[in-house]
Amino acid sequence: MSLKLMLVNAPNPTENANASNYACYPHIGIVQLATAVRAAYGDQVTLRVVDGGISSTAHVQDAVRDFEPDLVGISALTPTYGEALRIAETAKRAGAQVVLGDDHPGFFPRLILENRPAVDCVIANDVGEVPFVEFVGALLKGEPLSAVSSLSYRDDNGSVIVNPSPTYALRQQNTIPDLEFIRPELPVYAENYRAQFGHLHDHVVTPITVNNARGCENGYKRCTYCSIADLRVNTGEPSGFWKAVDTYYRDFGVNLFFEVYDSFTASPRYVDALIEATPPHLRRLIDDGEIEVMVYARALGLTKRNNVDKCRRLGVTRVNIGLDAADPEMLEAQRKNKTTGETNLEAIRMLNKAGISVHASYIAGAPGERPETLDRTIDGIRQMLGEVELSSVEFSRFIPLPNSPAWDLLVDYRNPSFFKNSADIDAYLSGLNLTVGPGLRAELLERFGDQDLLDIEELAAAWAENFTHITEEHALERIAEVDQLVSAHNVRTGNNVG
Ligand code: B12
Ligand code: SF4
Repeated sequence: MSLKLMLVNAPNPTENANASNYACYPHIGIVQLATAVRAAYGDQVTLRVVDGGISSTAHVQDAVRDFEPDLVGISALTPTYGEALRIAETAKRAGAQVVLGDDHPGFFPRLILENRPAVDCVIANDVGEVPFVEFVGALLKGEPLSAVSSLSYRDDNGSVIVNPSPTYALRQQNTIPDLEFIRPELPVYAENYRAQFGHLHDHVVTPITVNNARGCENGYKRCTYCSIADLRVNTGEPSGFWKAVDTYYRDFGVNLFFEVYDSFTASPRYVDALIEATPPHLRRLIDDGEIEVMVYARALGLTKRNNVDKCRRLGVTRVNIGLDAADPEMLEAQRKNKTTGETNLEAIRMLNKAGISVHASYIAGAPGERPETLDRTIDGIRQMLGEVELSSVEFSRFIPLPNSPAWDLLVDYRNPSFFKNSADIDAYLSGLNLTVGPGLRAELLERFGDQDLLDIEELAAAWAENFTHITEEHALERIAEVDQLVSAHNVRTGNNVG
């Protein structure tokens, strides 16, 4: 048997497509899945990869109708899930089976299968390769789905079955995504990146995301807004990172590698091993400034263990840091774990000294935010702009997403994942002068609990109204003010970076 498989990334609804680096990088996860399927089944599967991130839902729907796939795999995040459903319905009408994956479906597999007839299955695993290859194999061979790890599906009676979801170590298998699947689109991402950030580089850059390590040192506590599925440190073989760099540079002319490791400073051992494993010819290209690397890192982590110098040796020229606030109360409320305004400033000074540019993000409307705390954060941004060099500053509204401590505060009060229990939430909220009475609790649960499709605007509004001491309008006005301030310093702005 053979199979026609299309892998797609659902786009943001258009009104939300405003992240400053939106569409600058491909969705590398679906390219990785395509590569793993081809390695396992070769010509038995005809593959196509379509990224809605650089087109639109209508374009993806046309591509589905045109390709006439047997199976459509859709990647969906909480803000893109509504578009994913529209694509799923088109795929179903075109006669395909539909499987969803990535963060949002991973959080709500049962609810999705109960509510959405257009979706046949969900794969819930942050490391999706093994389950997806097993799933495609089961379809090709006509084998039962009960053996496919991390799969949720309906049995013959329509009951939802949720198979166990084991942890897969990247060290065991981390397929290097084959960019040949998206070769024609690579210039589109590159153009988008250059339009926004080209001025930060002294030669023409072609960017890509790579991912050879996941996790964060703050994972045991996690920041209030952090919705990342799995924050345990999971690192691949260092040689895998360099192999991707080498191949992409040679075969695709890529020279800017955005390693989307949740926090580059999470595992000192891995960073040392990467330095150790740098092939001499790539070391020369890094030293010549021909190859550049970009990472996410925590400010506190950067100030320790000579990490800034290590970044420099690895070719890091841009670091993304979630500074979040400049007000101590808000940093505490955001669970930034010992990170202070001084730590943030110190990290940026160190990066500046090493010639590394900084993309800083801040958030308005953290739990308990007051006009005064927001003033202090904006003063802090002003101070930063005066004292250190920032390549871009994002100031975004707080959006409570599933699988975050904020979700516990808003929805999962009775059964929290990141607070010990409801009493712990009450104590946290009362420390911020916030009270959520039983009536309001019931209303929030009714509105947002047990829902697979969430309206981001509605979530943001309910959050501002009940978990801060500012209005949403106030937050938006102050964000617009900061955007102007930042632009006046010739620094890029934007909001809602992924
Ligand atoms: C790089 C990145 C981006 C890039 C690249 C785009 C992209 N979609 O990948 C940019 C900057 C463009 C971006 C944009 C956005 N992002 Co973003 N992004 C990330 C980041 C840092 C890494 C993702 C990554 O590349 N991982 C490495 C690859 C290899 O893994 P992967 O994509 O997770 O895929 C694996 C599995 O998830 C699974 N899988 C994935 N898709 C599918 C599909 C099927 C069918 C199956 C079976 C399995 C499967 O298998 C893959 C291989 O192991 C994550 C944080 C994180 N750690 O996840 C946030 C993250 C995914 N982004 C997030 C968000 C919210 C967004 C935006 C909606 C922001 C906005 N408001 O605009 C947009 C959406 C853009 C879009 N339409 O795709 C959230 C999602 C939270 C949630 N609850 O859904 C995250 C978790 C960050 C956070 N805030 O907590 N993002
Ligand atoms: S530092 Fe980043 S990855 Fe780590 S918990 Fe906070 S938001 Fe999540």
